[in-house]
Amino acid sequence: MPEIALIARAKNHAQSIAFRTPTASYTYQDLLDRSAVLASHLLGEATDLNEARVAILLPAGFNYAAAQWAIWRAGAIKVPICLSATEPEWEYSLTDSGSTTVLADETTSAKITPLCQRLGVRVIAVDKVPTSAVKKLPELTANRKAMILYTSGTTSKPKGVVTTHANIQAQIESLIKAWEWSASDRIPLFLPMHHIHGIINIQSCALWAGALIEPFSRFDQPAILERLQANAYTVFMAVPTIYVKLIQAIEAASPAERASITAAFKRLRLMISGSAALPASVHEQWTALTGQILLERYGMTEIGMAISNPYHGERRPGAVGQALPGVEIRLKSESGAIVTVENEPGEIQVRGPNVFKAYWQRPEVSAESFDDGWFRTGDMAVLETGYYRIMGRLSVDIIKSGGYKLSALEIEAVLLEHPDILECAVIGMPDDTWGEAVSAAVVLKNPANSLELTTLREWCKERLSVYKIPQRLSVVKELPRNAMGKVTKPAVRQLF
Ligand code: MCA
Ligand code: AMP
Repeated sequence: MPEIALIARAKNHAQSIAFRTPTASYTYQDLLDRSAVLASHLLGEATDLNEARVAILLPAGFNYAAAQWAIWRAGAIKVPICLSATEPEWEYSLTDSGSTTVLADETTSAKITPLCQRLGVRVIAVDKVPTSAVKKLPELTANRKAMILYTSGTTSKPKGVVTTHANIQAQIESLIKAWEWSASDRIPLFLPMHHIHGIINIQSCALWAGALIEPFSRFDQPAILERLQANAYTVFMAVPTIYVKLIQAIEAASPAERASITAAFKRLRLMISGSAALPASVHEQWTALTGQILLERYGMTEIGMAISNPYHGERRPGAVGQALPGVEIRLKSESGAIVTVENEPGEIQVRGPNVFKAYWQRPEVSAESFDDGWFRTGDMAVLETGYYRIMGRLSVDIIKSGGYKLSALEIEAVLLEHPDILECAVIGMPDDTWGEAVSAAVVLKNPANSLELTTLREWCKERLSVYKIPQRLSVVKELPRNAMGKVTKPAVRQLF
């Protein structure tokens, strides 16, 4: 593979529009040209960046895609970081990955430059890099590392998930086939660009197919609904929280607006939900409102997408369907046996070219995550009349809120830095809009004091991204413990 397949394919639709905004359109040729300029700029005197880590702090759009392709074309590893993260969170991602450079724009570079100066990391505003002569770019093999995505889990600090170009290509090709992507597709991209859902399922699949992307820097509901009604899209992908918010918006709209919005959704060829459980009731409500049957699928940062309801055939509410093309799935029961019958639960284990190789510089955690070559997802499922249904997670310390995977342990570690907090236990409580709401039970150092949720949230703002900040607070005299003195998280639920 002298050139990355995703980038080489762009030549096939050079004059098609890749990104369209209200004020500009960029073709695939523009993407090829700009990424070559940025790659040359990144290379400087070097001929190959040899898997150096280069972070991206950019909203979805042409600049992001050009920066991503530039990093790859220069032979480096892309480390996308969260736009809304706090400085300590950025510092962790940059230092853990050993990033030497951050690709930003005029706005985001102003925010991260003080930190980067302290860390000795170079910041490049990609929108300010002048057009220049293009250097000879390195030849790459498919097993070269391509991306590190930070994901929260059962360790307190997020782990870097390393995928190769071959992994990414396998993840893309599986979805192109299963969901019948084509060059005539048009999709809005409003999800954060430091996770698989936005990066692979939307941006990379669209660019692989030669399709058109309309980027938004966030979920700008009015603007997206306006474009939807103008027939701008054929495909729509979102997390369950967004469908809940859209249902609320449709129900609050005037009869005429409501008819226009629901008719516009009905015209799409495909609407997908994923990243968290889509309640069957929301699935059914969406169909009743719009006539669209949502396609729910299941995935994970470490594996891309693994299980999906079919494009043609029954899309069953409450179920995630069957293994995607090229992906092998097995369930392993609590007793350690491979489940061979229906209606018997087990942990989902995944094998295939889509599966990542290792966590960044964590050989022990990486080794523990595989069982005889199968990746252990930590999610429980059951096969029911041919379709998998997700039952929940093995760990109570993983919370899914608004589609973001959060570590209770990471949030607890931050809360313990609060001057008034002696002990705490963080859990996810069921929530109709967010799926789960981050909920903190705390014991204060001085029982005579009090702590208000608003005060705690304000204190957290400097330390945690907005979606990690507790939504609920319970101040208690003591935390529930078992006979061994360990906090029992299921019992913590009773405190809310
Ligand atoms: C924000 N708020 C929250 C949360 N997040 N409240 C409770 N729980 C939360 N999780 C509050 C803010 O404090 C703020 O409150 C108000 O909501 C608006 O915040 P904002 O950030 O502007 O919200 P939004 O723009 O409406 O965002 C909601 C969102 C966003 C669009 C659903 O959370 C999002 O983009 N989620 C998608 C994440 C994603 O892509 N995950 C995929 C991971 P106030 O108004 O009081 O200030 S990849 C993955 O999971 C795997 C691989 C897979 O299968 O896809
Ligand atoms: P992640 O790698 O951030 O970001 O999140 C992956 C996790 O999201 C999985 O391990 C599941 O727990 C959860 N997940 C993704 N899709 C679904 C789905 N359709 N239903 C239930 N959980 C899901």
